[in-house]
Amino acid sequence: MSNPDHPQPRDGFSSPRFAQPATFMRLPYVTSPAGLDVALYGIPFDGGCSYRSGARFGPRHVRDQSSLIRPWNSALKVHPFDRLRVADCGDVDAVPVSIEATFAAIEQTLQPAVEAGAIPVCVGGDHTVTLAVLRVLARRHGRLGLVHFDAHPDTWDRYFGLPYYHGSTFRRAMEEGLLDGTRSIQVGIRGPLYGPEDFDFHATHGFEVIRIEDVKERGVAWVVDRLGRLSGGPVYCSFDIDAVDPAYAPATGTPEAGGLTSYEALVLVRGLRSLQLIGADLVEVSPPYDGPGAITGVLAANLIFELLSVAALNR
Ligand SMILES: [Mn+2]
Repeated sequence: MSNPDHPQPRDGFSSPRFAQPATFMRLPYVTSPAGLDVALYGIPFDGGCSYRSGARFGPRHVRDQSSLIRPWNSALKVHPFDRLRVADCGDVDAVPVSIEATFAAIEQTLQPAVEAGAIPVCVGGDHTVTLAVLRVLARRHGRLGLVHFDAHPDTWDRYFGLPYYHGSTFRRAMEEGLLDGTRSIQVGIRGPLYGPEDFDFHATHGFEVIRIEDVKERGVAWVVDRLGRLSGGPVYCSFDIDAVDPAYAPATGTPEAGGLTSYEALVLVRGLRSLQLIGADLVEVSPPYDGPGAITGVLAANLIFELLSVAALNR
């Protein structure tokens, strides 16, 4: 999108002697989602973050760290880029000082892609951005099933009296009629919370909570089995990188000790293979906190590759 507040390129600026910017997985960059099966977007916004900011730099970090991704998924036995027409559609023109204006930009940018039948896969950005993505998808598909990987429930209510931030996304989505609570499952929840009342919302709306203790004690195969009940209808996957232990994914806004390993995260995403995935996001990567070797960025890139692979198997 053209924004008068951004510097405009002069004539000839796109000369081939200038290096091309990194795209997700070195995929083509396109300005129109027409004809795509999967449309990748960056959403560089962290104005809904309550603690460590920096997720606005997530998309460019994940693009940089995704350049090693190879085309064959050897675990799922699929070539996602052969099965899917997939491209990098660039960044949503997020407004750093306004959550509402950023929601409008996300909806305006994603609407044509979803209307054209593409699956949007968005890289955040903080978890606030998911609400706008769900609005677009629910307009097309009706109430959505949800697989939500996260350390936190993100079903809290107001924050400093305000309705939108990265901890209220799924409460607002439920209130707006975007989700089917009885087809919503959260995985990886843990850490210090406010009180048992944090889960009253789940009991009221039928959200299933699979705590990290369940994942570790029963195993990822058991979790994948639980996710299987969401088959037969549209499912959205929202992956907050803080579901993963900070030892593996330190680059995030609200780290919680004792999470998924990188390997468990990859296997869990592969576990979506039997579901009708109509959209996905990978959020809360905050590059200023990344560790040596950009470990969080590398994991995020691989999780997106797994999301594309399960989308390919369902196409
Ligand atoms: Mn979250």
